[in-house]
Amino acid sequence: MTPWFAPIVWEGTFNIDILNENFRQRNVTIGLTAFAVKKYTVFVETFIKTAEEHFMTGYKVNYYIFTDKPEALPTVSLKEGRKLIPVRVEKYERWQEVSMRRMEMISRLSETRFVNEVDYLVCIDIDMRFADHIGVEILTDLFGTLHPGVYSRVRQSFSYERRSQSQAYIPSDEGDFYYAGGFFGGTVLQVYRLTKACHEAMMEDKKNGIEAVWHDESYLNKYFVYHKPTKILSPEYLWDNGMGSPPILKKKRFLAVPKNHAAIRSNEK
Ligand code: 48C
Repeated sequence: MTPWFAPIVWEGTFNIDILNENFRQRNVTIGLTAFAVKKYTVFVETFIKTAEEHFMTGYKVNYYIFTDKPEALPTVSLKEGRKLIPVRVEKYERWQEVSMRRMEMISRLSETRFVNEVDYLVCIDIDMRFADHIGVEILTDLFGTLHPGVYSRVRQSFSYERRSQSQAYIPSDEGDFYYAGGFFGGTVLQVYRLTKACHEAMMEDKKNGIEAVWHDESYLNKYFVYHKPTKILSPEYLWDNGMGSPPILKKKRFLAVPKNHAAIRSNEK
């Protein structure tokens, strides 16, 4: 539990049967947004196949896959009530820009499309695979996820943006947790507000010739300092096996797919 009474979601802290009873009655539809731009289309098949096994099983799910190459998306058979919806986006030269522009695209689609099609949004990285249950226990107005690299560290070690010129600036005596850029979400309204604020902050920085140290993740962390999430997901929800298996981690639900970052982010053919 956080000091503002937001639950931190770990295995053993929730009863999924009770939660399913509630959310099934409400007949919710969940929108998942993931970006597969340039070479990252190679991750889509594993991402969707493992999502079909572990993500929101039994619920209506719209997979919104944003890509510059809709025709390159694999055909994956989906269970009843689940749709894969390609969304064409332009590609950017730099991988940082591709990552940051997610905020702009999610805020735009929230007001034109998501508001009419889904109740909740789950906005996540694509170079991942689902490995265990992820369900309605994560749903709430607004949620973030503890970054696997620093969840047990103190505030001073968080890689917040510390240059006061940046819109992502967090003073050294502020900040609660360090949230990962690869897994956030909430209701469409709350995600719209978050992504719009982050995009506007990025554009302001760009105008002033500055880019936050960890790109969209820095702006996300700034937002969460002043707009506290109503739930926080434990690192069970975003893990990299390169970080081992600490005893506190009872489940590894969503895992980074090993990759050569330089190669997969390069623009060489
Ligand atoms: O889709 C792309 N293409 C790129 O060339 C670079 C990033 N991206 C998107 O941004 C993917 O959805 C990535 O998951 C995300 C940025 N996250 C990562 O690269 C690692 N998970 C940190």
